[in-house]
Amino acid sequence: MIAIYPGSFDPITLGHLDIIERGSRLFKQVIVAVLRNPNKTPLFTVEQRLLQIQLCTQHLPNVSVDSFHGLTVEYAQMQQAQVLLRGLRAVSDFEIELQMAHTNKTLSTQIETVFLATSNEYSFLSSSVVKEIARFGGSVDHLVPPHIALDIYKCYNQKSL
Ligand code: COD
Repeated sequence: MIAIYPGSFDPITLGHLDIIERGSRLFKQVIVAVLRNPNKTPLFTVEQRLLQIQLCTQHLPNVSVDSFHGLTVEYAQMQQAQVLLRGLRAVSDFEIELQMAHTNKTLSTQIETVFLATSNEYSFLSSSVVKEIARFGGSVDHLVPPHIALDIYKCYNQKSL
C-alpha cells in the first residue's frame, strides 16, 4: 500500500521523522507531501523544506518527498495512494485530526486515514515549539535533525541582524 504523509513540516521535527520511520515499516511506499499554502508565511520555503526532508529520510529507501497544492485526497488519488498517514499527540490533535479525516472521507471514500500515536518522548513536540524556542535563542538540537537545527539558527540570526 502507498501512504501519503501530508503536512506543513515547517520545519520537520524528530516527531515527524519518527512517524515517517515507523510508517515506512508498515507501508510499501511513503510519500512525504509538503502543502504549498499561499495563505501562510512559513519560516522555510517549500523548496528548503523539501531538501531538509530529503536529507533526513535518505536512509529510508521506500520514502520519497514531494509537494502539492489543493486537496490532499486529490493528490493522494493522483499518486494512487490508499492511505493518509497522520500522527496523534494529544486530545487536542484528536479533535482536529478526526474532523480532517471525516472531511477527507466525504471527499473520497477510497482513501483511509491511518493514525500513529506519537512516541512518548515526542508527545510535546511541534514545529511551532521548535520555532518559539529558537526565536528566543534556545537550543533545538534535541528536537530536530542536526542540519535542520543549523538552518534554523541561521534563519533567526539573519532575522535578528
Ligand atoms: N509526534 C507525532 N506526530 C506529529 C508530531 C509529533 N511530535 N508533530 C506533528 N505530528 C503530526 C501531526 O499531528 C500531523 O498529523 C502531521 O504530523 C503533520 O503535521 P504538520 O503540523 O507539519 O502539518 P499540518 O497538520 O499543518 O498539515 C495539515 C494539512 C496540510 C495536511 C491539511 O491542512 C491539508 O490537508 N490541507 C490541504 C487542503 C485539504 O485537503 N483540506 C481538506 C482536509 S481538512
